[in-house]
Amino acid sequence: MKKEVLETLKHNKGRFISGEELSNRLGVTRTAVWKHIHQLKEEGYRIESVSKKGYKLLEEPDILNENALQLDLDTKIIGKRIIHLNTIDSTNTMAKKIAAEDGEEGTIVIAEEQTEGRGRLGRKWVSPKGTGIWMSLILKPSIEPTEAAKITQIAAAAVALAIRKVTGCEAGIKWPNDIILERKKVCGILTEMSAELNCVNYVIVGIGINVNGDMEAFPEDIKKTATSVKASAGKTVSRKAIVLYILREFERLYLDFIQSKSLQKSVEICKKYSVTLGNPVKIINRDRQIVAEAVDLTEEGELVIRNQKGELEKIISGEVSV
Ligand code: BT5
Repeated sequence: MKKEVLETLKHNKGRFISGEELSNRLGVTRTAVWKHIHQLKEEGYRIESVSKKGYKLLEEPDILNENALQLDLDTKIIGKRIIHLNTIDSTNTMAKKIAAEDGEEGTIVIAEEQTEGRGRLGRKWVSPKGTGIWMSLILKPSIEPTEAAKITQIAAAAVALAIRKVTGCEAGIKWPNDIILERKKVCGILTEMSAELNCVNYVIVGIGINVNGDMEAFPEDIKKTATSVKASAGKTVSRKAIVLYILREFERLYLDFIQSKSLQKSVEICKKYSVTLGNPVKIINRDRQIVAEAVDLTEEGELVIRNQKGELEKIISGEVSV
């Protein structure tokens, strides 16, 4: 019911709506209306209450809970269920547990803070409170386990488009899992899966974006290579606007991938905004290091490099330093 109260206030934003009208429209008592208004105020909604006039929504806070996001979300599956937490060890870890217990495809876990945010290969992901987007998407695609890496490219395309659209900043994609602003990392993607030999049980796509974070407060070693959306945009940016855009674009590209069995749409975006292609790269894989030139992305989202002998090679995953 709180959602319906909020929805009605949003429809009438900037105008008063009386407690009586709200209670008639929603079929609840005026005391119930008052209780929901009180809770919304506690969440940070600025609502003016004037006796005989009623309630007027003045300003919405930048919160990422189910009520706030779903009222503005027009996706079919992604975000159908949103689990919003104040603090958690890692949204990917939590999403895995939910997915294993029959969590539906499209469920999202999103947290204000992660105490043990994870990067690839056991690295840490710094996730301070209230300033970033730390979220994980649960997917249950019918694909081969070897195809899971493609979903990282879908997420990278969606994040780059979202940052560009919401802020106008020129977000670039560093293959395979980083989004870059002004040569620094603003977002990392961690795709994990549970699979049998030939089938995927679930895929978790974790997306971490520094939105309004104070980079000065970041650990010394990360400060040199990391940035925030705010630092590039020169102003505070709505996390909610970015999340909504990512979910919409992700769904569009993901459904296209599932239905057409082709990654082409995402690859086009990844190529267009790539900061890797055309540049020398150092590929660091577990067993070897290659210095080469990044020349292309395949239709499958793999990186094509020209090695020092002039031969072309396809790289499926790895660490790239430009
Ligand atoms: C990544 O790993 O970039 C994947 C990061 C995924 C984070 C999301 S947040 C929601 C979900 N839940 C999780 O627990 N994780 C996901 P990788 O390419 O391995 O890069 C990790 C490296 O990035 C670290 O070793 C640091 O050098 C750097 N780093 C750590 N925190 C950062 C931050 N907030 N911003 C920029 N760089 C950071």
